[in-house]
Amino acid sequence: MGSNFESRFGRAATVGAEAPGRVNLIGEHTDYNGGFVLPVAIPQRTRVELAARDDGRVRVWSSARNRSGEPGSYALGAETPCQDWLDYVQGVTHILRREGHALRGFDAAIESTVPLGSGLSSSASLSVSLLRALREAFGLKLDDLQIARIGQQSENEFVGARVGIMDPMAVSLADEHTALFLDARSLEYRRIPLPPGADLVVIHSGVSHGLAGGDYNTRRAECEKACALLGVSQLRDLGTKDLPHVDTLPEPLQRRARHVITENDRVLAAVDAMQQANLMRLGQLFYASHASMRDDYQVSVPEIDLLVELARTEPAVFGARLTGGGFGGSVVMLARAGSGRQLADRLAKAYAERSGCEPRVLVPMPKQS
Ligand code: GAF
Repeated sequence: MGSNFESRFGRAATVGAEAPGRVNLIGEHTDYNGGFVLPVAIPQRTRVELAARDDGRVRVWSSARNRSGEPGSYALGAETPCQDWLDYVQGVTHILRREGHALRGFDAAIESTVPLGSGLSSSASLSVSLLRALREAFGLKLDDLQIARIGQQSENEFVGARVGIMDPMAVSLADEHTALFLDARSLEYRRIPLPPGADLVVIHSGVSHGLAGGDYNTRRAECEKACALLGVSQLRDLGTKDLPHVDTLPEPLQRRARHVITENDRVLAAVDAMQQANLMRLGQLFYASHASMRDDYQVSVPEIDLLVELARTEPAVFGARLTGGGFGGSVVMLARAGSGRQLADRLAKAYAERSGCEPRVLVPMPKQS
């Protein structure tokens, strides 16, 4: 990475910044309900090379998203949603300016190894790496938490995806060796080391999703409706003892609420299991989380279910589940240490044959040829 800036803009970049993607171990669709999540960073990253301009124009080139090869361009202060990748950049400058940060125009080249629509936070990775580059270029007074908040605001208010705080928090604060146990309501977090004795496996199903699409926002609206009927401000306010009451809600609201309440419980149990290095228990929680996302939250797709079922046939897999927002994306698995690489390749092959899709093993990182 690195030389694309020069070939696109005919001069050298003055700053460079990176941010990883993330995989969520457990705690799905809980963040915007004020609940708990447990993401960890993945090796795939987004890198932004950037140099300030003397005028107020922004020109941005993205390796993954620029189909025409020409940089996207707009004037600072005239950000207008255009329903493509440039909205993630426009959203960031729009919010920064609104919050009173002094920006000038800039040229930027973005390269990413986080696959789009994979459920691994390619968009938060873009926003956070861009914010880090802008912080350095213009001396912005922003800490990592503020960067995460601006990333979320940009997606909520400009891009039109009502995403929660998990992804920008994970991308801004997590690393590859410790999961970030985050209370999405208070934003308090603890770092929980990944248990020894386990390999993390992440396989992209080859079925991509879009968050600005209606399904994610529909789930969020259903949760709000369930809260209104149950008389609470967030589903976080309820626990498993409230499930009989939740079961009196009309469908599909009772399923949605049941998923969120039981998933919050599973995150707390997963943190315990990780701290005790109880991989069997952690694996059971993964499978239970998947079943809840499939049957109650209804965000899985047949291809993802197939991948999880194939994982069950591998004795070295402790557990597997859909990770991220759903409607496609990736599966995260925990496997016996040392078995991850071979097992992932075997599963990807079997899955490709059965589904006709093109999976990609993302973790463990394939060896560079
Ligand atoms: C997406 C969102 F961006 C997150 O905020 C979270 O809700 C997740 O889906 C589901 O857990 O990644």
